[in-house]
Amino acid sequence: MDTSKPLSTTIAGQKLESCIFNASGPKCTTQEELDALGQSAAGAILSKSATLEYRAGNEKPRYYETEWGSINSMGLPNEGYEFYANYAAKAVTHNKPYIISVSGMSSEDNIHIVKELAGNENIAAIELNLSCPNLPGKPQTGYDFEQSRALLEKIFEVAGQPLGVKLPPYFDIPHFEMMAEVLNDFPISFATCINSIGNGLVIDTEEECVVIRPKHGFGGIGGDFIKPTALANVRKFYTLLKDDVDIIGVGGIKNGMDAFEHILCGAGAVQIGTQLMREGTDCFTRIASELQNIMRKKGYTSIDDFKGTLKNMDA
Ligand code: HRO
Repeated sequence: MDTSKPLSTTIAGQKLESCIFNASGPKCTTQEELDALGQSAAGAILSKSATLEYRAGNEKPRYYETEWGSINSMGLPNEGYEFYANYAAKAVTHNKPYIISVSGMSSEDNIHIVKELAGNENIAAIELNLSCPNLPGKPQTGYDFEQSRALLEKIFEVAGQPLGVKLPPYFDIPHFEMMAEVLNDFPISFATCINSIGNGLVIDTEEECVVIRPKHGFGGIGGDFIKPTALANVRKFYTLLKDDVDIIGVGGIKNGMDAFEHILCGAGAVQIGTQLMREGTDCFTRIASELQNIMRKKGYTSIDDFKGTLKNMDA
């Protein structure tokens, strides 16, 4: 472990100089946004979830911020997977891993995209999104354990890069166990916990109206309120998944202490969503510096010193 770089980490066998990077979704769709991530202190560049073709996404307004976080129903606006594959050649100039998020509109699309990406050496890893909550008529794959298994069986026949999954939040212990049982049957490299909490509702009481247009105002919730759920998911999957699976924590991280909590639960890296939308890419420098200050005070020289070491009261 390089103690001159206390925040360095390894995810999917790839070295990251900082364990803090962007969540797939905010500010990672266009070339300009990907370049900004490349130039920032983010430890990796992760793309917006890619579909087979360009998608304009759902009708606007489709994102809304509150004091405590956000609601979105973006509907997968993205440039199409070929754009993100082509960006890989540019991404190498930023000297940090470039990860593509894949979220096809069907199993066949996912398989096609993962197969097409397979030969591209400039793509460090793939994050397969099993948890988009915002596609009318399309349930989240991650809540259907058999469908998840069937998809992963086919995906690993064609995957060329290390591949991890982006999971929805789970709330019931048997559900954690059922998903872990599926994932432990495959050579997944990482699990990213959690996507937004699906299908919440935020209300403008002045107008007595919903705040986003798609799906009668229903959308994925991010920000402060989801941190306890995110921590529980990071913790559970850290304990349930095979030891060689990295956990990436996402949900409610807006400062160094939030990142510290995720790592304590077992995250080997953390992603920033709502706070990146709010603050822009400067958030990576600030959160990294806050986390390093916390580590210095506690006498930790690397994140491995406290990763997963959360104590139980009966221990
Ligand atoms: O684009 C979206 O609506 C979206 C996706 Cl794909 C996702 O995975 N999570 C989310 O909150 N929004």
